[in-house]
Amino acid sequence: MELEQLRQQALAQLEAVADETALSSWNSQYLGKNGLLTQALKRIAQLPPQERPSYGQQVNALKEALLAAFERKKSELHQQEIARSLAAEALDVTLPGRPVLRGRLHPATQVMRDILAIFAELGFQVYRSREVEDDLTNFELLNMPPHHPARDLWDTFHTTVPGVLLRTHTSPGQIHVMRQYCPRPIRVVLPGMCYRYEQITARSEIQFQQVEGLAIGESISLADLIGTLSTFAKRFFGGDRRIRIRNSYFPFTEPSIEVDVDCILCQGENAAGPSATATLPVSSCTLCKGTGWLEILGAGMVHPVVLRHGGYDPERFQGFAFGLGPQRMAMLKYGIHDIRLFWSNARHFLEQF
Ligand code: FA5
Repeated sequence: MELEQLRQQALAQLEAVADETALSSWNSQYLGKNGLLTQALKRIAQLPPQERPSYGQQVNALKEALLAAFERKKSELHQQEIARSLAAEALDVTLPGRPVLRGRLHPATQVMRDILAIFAELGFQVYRSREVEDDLTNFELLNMPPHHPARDLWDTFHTTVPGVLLRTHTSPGQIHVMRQYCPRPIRVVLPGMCYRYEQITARSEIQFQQVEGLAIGESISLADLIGTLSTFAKRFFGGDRRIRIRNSYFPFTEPSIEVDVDCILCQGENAAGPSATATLPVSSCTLCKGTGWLEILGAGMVHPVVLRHGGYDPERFQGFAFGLGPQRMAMLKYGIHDIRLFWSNARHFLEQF
């Protein structure tokens, strides 16, 4: 084929190339190892010697022209590809970004941390204790032998293993701490979940948290207990909330007390005179059942029998203990009217904290 004819044919075909595959086959057809241009170059050997230099120059010039045309076409196709993908995958940079969902601590965790922080300032360390207990530690060592009527205070979830149960309160933790630290002085709080086979109401759940407190030493009195609990209540609820201390009964403390806080929903109208800020008449209050007060904890001086079970000599050591309910306290602090909201996973509730 004449060189000029070859040039025209190659350029015309290149013109028609529309994608990378076609470009690649054009390349091997003309510029490849066995391409038409290589064949043209080989023909040089058949020419008379005087024509060879001029023919060689013409073939090389053609090769360079085709290479340049190839590069131009390649870049043209590349630009077309970019333009096509920009049009197809158009991105609207003016759209607002997707909001990043931020997690937060569950209100029960927040309240638990607040409580533990206050007790830390009062010198109490945290001690973790088991949720699955044996009958011995949950009841017997706490001065409730089998068939003791006080066991009826705690409706219990028993497991299928005889004598193994879900703890009904954090008090069995007292035995674990005492046996670990005896005869040293103790000042600990024991947070954790408790379980009771109770009717679920606005103020009672079958699972709820408690924080047990235990202080053991050689000169601890009821005044220390009341001082500790009053300081705690004032720090947690603020100075303007009223607390009241009542006589009570627990088999593992003697004497025993209970501490109530005035009800945030009805402001304890019946209990402590009329209040201008009450949001509900006291008689219809579901939170305090119309009493004006909500019990937040039980407490007392550790019973000598319990001290002995923990390894301490009650002639030498005394101690106080308390068990408070963080959910009841959170209800009072934040005006939550139903304890069931805590474990219901209701987002509208959780998002408020
Ligand atoms: C006890 O459980 C005793 N172990 C407390 C104690 C400890 C007394 C150490 C003396 C010495 P009580 O059953 O009253 O006591 O429960 C203590 C607190 O747990 C209650 O004041 C309340 O705040 C919370 N609580 C009890 N039952 C429930 C329930 N079903 N749902 C939510 N909170 C509860």
